[in-house]
Amino acid sequence: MTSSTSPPSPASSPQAAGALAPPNPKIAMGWLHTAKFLTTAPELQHLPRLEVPEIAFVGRSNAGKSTCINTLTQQHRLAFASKTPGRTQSINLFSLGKQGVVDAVLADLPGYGYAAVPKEAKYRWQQVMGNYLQTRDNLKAVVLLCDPRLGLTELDEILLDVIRPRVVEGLKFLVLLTKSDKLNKTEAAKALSIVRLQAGGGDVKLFSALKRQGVEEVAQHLWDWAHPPEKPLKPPKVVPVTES
Ligand SMILES: Nc1nc2c(ncn2[C@@H]2O[C@H](COP(=O)(O)OP(=O)(O)OP(=O)(O)O)[C@@H](O)[C@H]2O)c(=O)[nH]1
Ligand SMILES: [Mg+2]
Repeated sequence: MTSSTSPPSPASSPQAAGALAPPNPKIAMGWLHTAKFLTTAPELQHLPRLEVPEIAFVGRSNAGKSTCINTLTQQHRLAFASKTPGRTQSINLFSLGKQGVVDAVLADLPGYGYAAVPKEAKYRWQQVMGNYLQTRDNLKAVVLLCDPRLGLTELDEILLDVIRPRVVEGLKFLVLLTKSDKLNKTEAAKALSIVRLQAGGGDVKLFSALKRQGVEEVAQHLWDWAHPPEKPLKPPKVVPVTES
């Protein structure tokens, strides 16, 4: 094989050098398309312990979490989406990775804030979710989905408070304003600026599964979170040799 056709060695790749590889939405979309159902768990203790980065999709019932996962993974029925709020009732995990090598996991979480849910179930769920967000060791990023016609509600604000200490420690965080196809340009710009203020300067983007707005951009974020550049190796310390 000639050197011009061989892939760069790990040592010379930009990842190994500590730099972020240039954005390539095609690679990110291809990677997301490998998504497979991994497991479902009604409680935190039923979730398998995993080493790979996990990216959680959270938000109110009906915000569009399951639809967003299906759109990003280009699979129609991977996550259960429905007009009926409260469709997702357990934590569902989907594995990602080429050639069967799992290198990340997506978590579809049940939504909150659906009025028709009995009080006890609501309380139980808030506990499960709070525990998950505070203690899941491999949780690398949280995508908070929000219907811009409602804006960030009190429950979303509580969630932000719960994850704030982990964001300070490096947890990645993105707010998606879903169903943006339902807004005109002025409404979309207004929703963006309000939610940006509410989210305390965090990253906020418009997203539409219907019009495919923001899909590749979000895919790229997910890829970057799951494949951070490796820290460059420190050169070995040179100890001067002293003659005796
Ligand atoms: N117009 C429009 N409708 C959407 C979009 N995304 C989701 N929906 C609709 O919103 C409804 C709820 O979507 P889901 O993906 O099931 O919402 P969810 O957040 O997973 O809901 P829960 O599982 O109840 O928490 C469905 O009827 C979807 O078709 C979008 O981008 N545009
Ligand atoms: Mg759902």
